[in-house]
Amino acid sequence: MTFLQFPGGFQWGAATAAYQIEGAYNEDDRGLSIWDTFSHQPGTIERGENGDVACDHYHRYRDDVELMAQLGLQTYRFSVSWSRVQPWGYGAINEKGLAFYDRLVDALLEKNIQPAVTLYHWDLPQGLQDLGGWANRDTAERFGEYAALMFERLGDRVTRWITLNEPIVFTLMGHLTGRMAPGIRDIRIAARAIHHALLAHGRAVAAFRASGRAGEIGITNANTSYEPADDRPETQQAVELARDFDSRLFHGPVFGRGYPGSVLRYYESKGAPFPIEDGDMEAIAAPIDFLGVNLYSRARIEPAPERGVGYRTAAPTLPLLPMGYEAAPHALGDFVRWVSKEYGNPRIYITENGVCDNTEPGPDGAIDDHVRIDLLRGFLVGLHGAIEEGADVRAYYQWSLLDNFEWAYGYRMRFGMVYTDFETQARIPKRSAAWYSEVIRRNGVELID
Ligand code: IFM
Repeated sequence: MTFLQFPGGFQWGAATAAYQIEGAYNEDDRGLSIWDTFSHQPGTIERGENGDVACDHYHRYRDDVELMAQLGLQTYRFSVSWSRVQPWGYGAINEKGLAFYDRLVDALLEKNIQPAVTLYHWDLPQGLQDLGGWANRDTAERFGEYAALMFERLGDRVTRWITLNEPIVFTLMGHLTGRMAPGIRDIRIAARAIHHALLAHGRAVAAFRASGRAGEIGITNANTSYEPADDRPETQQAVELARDFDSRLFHGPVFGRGYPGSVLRYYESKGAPFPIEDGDMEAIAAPIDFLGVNLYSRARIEPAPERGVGYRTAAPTLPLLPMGYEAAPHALGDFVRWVSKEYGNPRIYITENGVCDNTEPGPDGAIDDHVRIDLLRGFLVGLHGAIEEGADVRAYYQWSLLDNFEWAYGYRMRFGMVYTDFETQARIPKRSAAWYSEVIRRNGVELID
């Protein structure tokens, strides 16, 4: 067996998000977010579930931090619920909400776990949605103010900040397919949401620099590693289009390359132009310190001239995981290689990578999630290869610490290395948790050959 050693100083962690774990949705003067509104509407979430209680992390954060310490985590990525600290998303500040994040950060630091804070993981305050949400340009300004507040309050202890999590998901699934909050289906609103979300990112980066706080700031995109379904030249062109409409749409502006021409033309042809104003592209391109990479799978792409976008996803050829993703462990290394080359080898943190494996406790109570372990191992082997080839990857956050509220799927889809019994709120580390602890302890992974 070969052992693949990661570079010295490489950090290992886990990630979560506020609405997926906190619960306490109406406690301590928290305002409502679009996910409270959306999940309380019949028909939006499987089995009518919602995040009212979720993992009850708001009350159990101390135990959860203890669990992280037992697992050996070196860093923990969580998100702040904007409406907990600013109930309407603007104006009044909720000191009780801020105090929760103060306590959480202090508890992490006591255990020597570095906090990495995501400012926005999809839970827009309902007060801002009532004013138009991401379709309204002012939301970007309000986000800049909220970011400044967080830098002021936590920036003495938090030095790693992520502006937005996966803007492609909350803009397109929230405003084009309607599968996520706020449940809108309108391409004109989707185009506005995309541009304003990226502008919000730029405003937050500017606020961070203005705050004078020490530390680093970046953005986290959702990614898929695109592969040609065959070796025809037109198939490779289709892959490039898929990258335009997904990867380059959200990375290009941040790295100063602007929106891909193919994407601008498509949205304009639909009567949905991006509402770009003077100075916006410069603001969005404010230099970042790192790129957050989330990756779960690959997609095979084939040409589709009859579709406006010119490509489509070809039939999967690998086994499918419960959420429909192909089990493609090579995808992480492949994507990291691609993004590193495309954007000049930025510093990268893998801010999410994980596996949905819904294994339940066996008769002895143990949870043998071997599918997760095998795939995680494969992802890490690929990542190690990309680092060996020169990619500047410094940290890896597994999604997720705990089984949690998986958005429209409710609690059915389990991504945790720790099992959550949602009846009792018991936390039971799975086999993958022990495996991951060993990866951390040895700073590397066994290559089973
Ligand atoms: O649970 C989500 C997370 O909120 C964003 N990235 C993907 C995860 C798994 O689907």
